[in-house]
Amino acid sequence: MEELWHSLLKLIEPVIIPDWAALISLLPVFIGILILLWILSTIRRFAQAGPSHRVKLRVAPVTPAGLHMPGPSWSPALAAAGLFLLMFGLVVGGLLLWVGLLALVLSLLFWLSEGLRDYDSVEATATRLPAVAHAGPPAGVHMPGPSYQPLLASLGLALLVAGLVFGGPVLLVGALALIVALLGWLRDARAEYVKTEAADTTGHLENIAAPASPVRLVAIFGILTVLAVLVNAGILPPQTATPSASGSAKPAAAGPVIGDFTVTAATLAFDKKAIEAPAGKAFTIAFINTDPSVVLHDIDVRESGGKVLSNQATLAGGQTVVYQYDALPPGTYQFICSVHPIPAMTGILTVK
Ligand SMILES: [Cu+2]
Repeated sequence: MEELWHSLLKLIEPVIIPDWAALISLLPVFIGILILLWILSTIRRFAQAGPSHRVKLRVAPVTPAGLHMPGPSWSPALAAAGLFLLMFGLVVGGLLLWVGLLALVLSLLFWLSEGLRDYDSVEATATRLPAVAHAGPPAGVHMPGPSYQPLLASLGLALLVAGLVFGGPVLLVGALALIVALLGWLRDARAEYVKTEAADTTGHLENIAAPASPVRLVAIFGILTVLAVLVNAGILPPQTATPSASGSAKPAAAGPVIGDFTVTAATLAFDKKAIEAPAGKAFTIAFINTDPSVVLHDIDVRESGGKVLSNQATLAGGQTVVYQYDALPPGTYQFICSVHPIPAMTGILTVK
């Protein structure tokens, strides 16, 4: 009888004292099942809705007079998919990172082309739109004419800041773009000043001519930026080019690199995801960074809770180093790149 009672207790134990940690780790699965059920029920309701529900009640949308609505477009969905791919690439690393970046850039360019086409179609029918009446500034106030320079300068500044992060030719192109934009702005301001001065004698103040669309300038710097990014990524110049070209990927230093373990970093990913070290014994890791010179990596050792146990100096791309690690008690640790703490640059260090 007591045995029966015990086996009964054993049977209901998981219900009375559940293993919360295990249950919590299953939460994403539960949520996933809920979402799936919701989607299935939605599909079912759609399938069962009568045609009168699906079609007849629908009213053709009418845009109020004087308003222009952009047409239906896949661009937002495409851009979201591109962004998802990029984020996925950031997590997985390697080739997917570049695929994601390319997908996002292409989807945004597509969106831009759609927007430009939409704009042009509105401009073509602009006579049908009500004329915009500018009240103009109050008497005695002079407003500078319309200008692309603030936009160009902010693009140049963004490129410069990106250059500060990635270094190399991107920095050069960014600095050049900002300088060109600021010089253009200065030229506009000067022309403005000359007109104002002339107004002192003529009695009326004209604005400078409306600026031409800076398509050529943007195209030139667009091409320069792409070239700079390719050089930064080590894709250009091809390996037959002079090895002194700055920013290009150099092969890892010649000669053997000796450590207890060898870890190679390539395209934001470690080649090893697990290392087993002896307990109570200092060890070394020979680290080879094959990424472009501007991409820094390191291998820190952390407790599974995140506490840093060994903080190593970062290593530039194309370099090698032998990292020293102190003896550790038995246990499971993380070895991780502190610059890119992503799954692709995180491994498990087992000490026993
Ligand atoms: Cu890294």
